[in-house]
Amino acid sequence: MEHYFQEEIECADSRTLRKIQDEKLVKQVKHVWDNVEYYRKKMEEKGLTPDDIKGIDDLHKLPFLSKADLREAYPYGLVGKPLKDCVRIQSTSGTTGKRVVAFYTQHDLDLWEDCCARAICAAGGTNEDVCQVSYGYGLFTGGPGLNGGSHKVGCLTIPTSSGNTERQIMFIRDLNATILCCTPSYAAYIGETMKEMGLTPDQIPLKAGIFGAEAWSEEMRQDIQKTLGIKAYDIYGLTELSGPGVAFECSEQNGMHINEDHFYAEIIDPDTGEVLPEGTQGELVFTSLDKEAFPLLRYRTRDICTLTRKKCSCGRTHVRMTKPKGRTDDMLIIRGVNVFPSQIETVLLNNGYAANYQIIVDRVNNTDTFEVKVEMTPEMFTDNIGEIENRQRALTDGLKAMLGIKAKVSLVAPKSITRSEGKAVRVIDNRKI
Ligand code: DLL
Repeated sequence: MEHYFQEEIECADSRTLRKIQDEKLVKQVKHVWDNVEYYRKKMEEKGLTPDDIKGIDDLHKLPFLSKADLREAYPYGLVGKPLKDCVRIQSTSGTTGKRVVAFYTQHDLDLWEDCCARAICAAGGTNEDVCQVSYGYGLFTGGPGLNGGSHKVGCLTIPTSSGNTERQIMFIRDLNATILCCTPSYAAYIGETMKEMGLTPDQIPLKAGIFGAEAWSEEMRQDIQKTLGIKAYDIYGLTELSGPGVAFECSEQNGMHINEDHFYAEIIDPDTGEVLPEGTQGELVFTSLDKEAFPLLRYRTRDICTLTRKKCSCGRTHVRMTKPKGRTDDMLIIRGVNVFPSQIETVLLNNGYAANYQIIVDRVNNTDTFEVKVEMTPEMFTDNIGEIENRQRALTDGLKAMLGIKAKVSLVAPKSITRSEGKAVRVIDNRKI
């Protein structure tokens, strides 16, 4: 039986949902106009006032916000409440430029945790469950978000944070953890370590995992499900909007329901900004509908996906997004061809490798070089050069068929690529362009 955290809203009929969204949007725009000078100026430049926004149908009139705006307005320029009413900040792990710093009132924390609680229930979680949260705690939103959601559901929560993998496994076993929350790359690493410790899936009490914060392929899901003996659910989110729980998978495991009573989604053409029809791939844009401290209107995520309103067997009515295929800014352009790390991962997993790889790009004599370093699994490890060459050739062909360009494939020994406890670093781009 499907289990919901807030059934009435999660399964609301489309007219009811739209009415709620229309009303909330009008209020949110007014709130931003009154309290966020930075965005009011943007609206004024377009000749808009709050009166022009009567509901979702008018959303397209509003100007976009981008990461560049967040940087320019750093740290307080987009805050919509006096700091005395704010109770928390969280921040991204951004490596380039200034980090994004997001602010929350108690109301904002509550709605964020509700979203995470919906995700946990959709993964089958109840107050009978023991939920181990192995996302990082601190400025990163993964730990605090799932921790809050887990409390709301009433799970017995183990806040291990990331790292110390053998201790993670000890807690899972000793305290009978049934739900594991972490990045998919860390879940794969935990699985690998369990195997090395001689543990089989039936010796592990876990039944579900809630994995997100980075792109992962369907093949990687199958791998993790098998190694840990669980059902693995995807969860999506970003610091700017709150954190994890903006969207989550249900028992269908076929796209993530967006919590669209709080976050309204649009898909746009990243080049022209034009809103695209349902089912078309493009850049995901979000409008918060009821945030107080850090309300964002038409925020460009740079994540690429499609939306569908097709009926879902779980009973939830909220729009679903596909797994982000990548980010417009994670997309590599190699010799003029668009390459997403997720495409490479699909080829590797289809050929029996694990998701331990690195993509190294450079530019020599004005030509891009493209190398994919892939770890052999312990089972396939050999020092027979002929066999290694055959394997490399097969992967080169597989990648060529997927991407249309040739990569130099280097097979390396098991365990030689550094494991990640948080988001994995897959791409090393040494080009100075
Ligand atoms: O990664 C929030 C989060 C924590 C989500 C834990 C899920 C679980 P940021 O660090 O701000 O926030 O990074 C947000 O990560 O724009 C996507 O590009 C990527 N991302 C997040 N979830 C997924 C996912 C957190 N399920 C950025 N699949 C987003 C693919 C994801 N990419």
